[in-house]
Amino acid sequence: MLYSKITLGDPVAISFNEQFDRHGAWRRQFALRLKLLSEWLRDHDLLDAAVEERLRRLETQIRSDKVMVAFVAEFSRGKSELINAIFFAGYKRRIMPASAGRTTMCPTELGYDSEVPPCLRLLPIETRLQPQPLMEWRMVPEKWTRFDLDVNDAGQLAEALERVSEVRRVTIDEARALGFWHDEFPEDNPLLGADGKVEVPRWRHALINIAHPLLKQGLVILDTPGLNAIGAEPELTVNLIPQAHAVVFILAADTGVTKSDLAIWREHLISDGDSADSRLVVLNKIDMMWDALRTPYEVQAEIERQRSTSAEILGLGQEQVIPVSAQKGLVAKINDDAALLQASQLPVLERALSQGVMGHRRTILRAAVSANIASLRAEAGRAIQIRRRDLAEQTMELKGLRGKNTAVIRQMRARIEQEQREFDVSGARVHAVRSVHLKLLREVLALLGTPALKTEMAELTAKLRQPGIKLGARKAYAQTFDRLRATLRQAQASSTEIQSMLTGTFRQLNAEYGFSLQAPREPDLARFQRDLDLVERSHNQYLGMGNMFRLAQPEFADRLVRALATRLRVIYESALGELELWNKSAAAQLDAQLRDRRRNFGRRIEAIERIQQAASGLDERIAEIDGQDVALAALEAKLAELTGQLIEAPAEQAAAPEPLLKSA
Ligand SMILES: Nc1nc2c(ncn2[C@@H]2O[C@H](COP(=O)(O)OP(=O)(O)OP(=O)(O)O)[C@@H](O)[C@H]2O)c(=O)[nH]1
Ligand SMILES: [Mg+2]
Repeated sequence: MLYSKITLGDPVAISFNEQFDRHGAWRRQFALRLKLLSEWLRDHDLLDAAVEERLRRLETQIRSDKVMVAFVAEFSRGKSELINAIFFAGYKRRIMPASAGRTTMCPTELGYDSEVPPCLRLLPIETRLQPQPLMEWRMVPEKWTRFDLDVNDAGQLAEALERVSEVRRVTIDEARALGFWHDEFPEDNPLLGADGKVEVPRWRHALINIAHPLLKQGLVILDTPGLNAIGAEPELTVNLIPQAHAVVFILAADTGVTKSDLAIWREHLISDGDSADSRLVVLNKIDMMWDALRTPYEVQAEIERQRSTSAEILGLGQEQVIPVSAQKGLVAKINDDAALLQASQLPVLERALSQGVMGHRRTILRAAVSANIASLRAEAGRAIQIRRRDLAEQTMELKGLRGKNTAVIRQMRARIEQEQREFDVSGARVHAVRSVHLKLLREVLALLGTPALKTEMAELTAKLRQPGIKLGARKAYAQTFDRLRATLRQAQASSTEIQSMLTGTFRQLNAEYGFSLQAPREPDLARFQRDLDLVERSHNQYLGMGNMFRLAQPEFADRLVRALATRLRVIYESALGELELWNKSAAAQLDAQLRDRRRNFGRRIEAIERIQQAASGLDERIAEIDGQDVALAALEAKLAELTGQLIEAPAEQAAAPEPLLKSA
């Protein structure tokens, strides 16, 4: 078979939609099991502050997991048509506008938010005259123009979505201010009309909220306009596209790889390392090569030729370029024409998307979730072990009383009460440890806090505003990123110090009070270093692509730095979140062991009291404790079982898929 290489060896064809459904089913099942686990933990009094926090995070992580697939290409390559064919054929008509020439004029995000009714929201292009990044506009709904959508009426839906193609005619000065006109690069400028005006998009960004089954499960589709509009919206280039879980790059079979295709490929698609397996290259419109005057064999050979030439130019293996016909695929799905669907080769692309993209996403999500579950198991498991140890001590104590007279028993009681008094004093010691820990932690948190980041960004903005910065821009970025990395390293080093401080004091407390405290490992911040590297790369790539000249405009530089700041904020916040959770876990251990110890004193005294009053025999009491220990052992087993269910992956999804693209 011709395309055996990209079917990735799966004997059973699974479409993207089916694969996404499975992912959704897995998430629902996971959420349910998580809920059961949390109820069980609560019932057995194993839900300390750290465990509770971890459960909450896991729940949010699973519930809000989004998978963004971005479609990027020069105009008219068939991005919107491909989206129609893959996702919206069920409406039995074209939903996203797709036509000759420039059609999609603004980046269009399709997703589902249950809090908002089905609608199309459009952000006017004039918002570009203001400095706020897109991210901030998202939070001001009243600035968006809203149109309600009737999801049960495909005609109304398609008609409403036509708005993403709307344009406005503006003067050259206005176009310049909006970022669509550059005197230095006349070839990229829009055509000047007889009226002295040019056409620019009417909207800056579109958000479509519909309860499509896939979108409901967390899929977000990003349709983008052709090259020029992309370049003018730095946030799209440096934030949205680099953060997409998959980027589909589209070429047209009739044009092959043009100069502008290559420019887009270099600016958005070339990536190294981790993200390479989430890039897909599509050679669309192969139906243009279907030719009744040639044999199917000749046609196929020509498609293969185009495929290998394109692959070579992009620096890929031939098998990494997937030939399809989006339009014929759409028609075939609408008319239930199996032969045409086969000929369109759309199923091959869907398979690659589902296994490469979804497989990758699942692997990442599961790895993140498993690590969290393992910590949760350790935290809850420790609580059980402490209780078991306390029981063992009590048994020893009681066994020691066998055959002893009342005087000895009275003495024993006095000793326990003495121990209890001494222990109460230890509260102050623990408090002191806590406050030293908190003080150190606050210093680490401040390193990554908002004020520190703001200062860094203000400095970068000031540098970029210097006249004649163009050539120095990369250097300014490099210095900023070096400092950001140094800060992260410092945070890591301080965390390591805190960890060894905790280990030391915990060891002391363990020796003095018989605790079994264990300082949790400090979080590994290396992941955030890698995130920083990725962000830096996307900015470098962007500035290297002839966008440097735009930096001469101060508004542009500001916009770029704001886009950078929003992205960095997200990275720093998740690093902060991990540091805080780490702290919580250490503090919760102290609290839990203090509490358990107090309870334990109570129980020991009560046991002696009962024996003193001859209310129960010694052996009876020992048997009771043995029974409690058996129950705790059962709890331990149940904890392992419940958490094990959350970690284990069903066999069919256990194997990680091969990367679709090796780096170019
Ligand atoms: N023959 C043929 N035409 C196609 C195919 N896919 C898309 N087209 C047509 O190509 C034209 C452009 O398609 P669009 O989906 O609008 O392209 P786009 O990449 O979204 O373009 P912009 O929105 O302008 O950036 C439309 O007329 C489509 O019907 C295909 O596989 N075969
Ligand atoms: Mg389009």
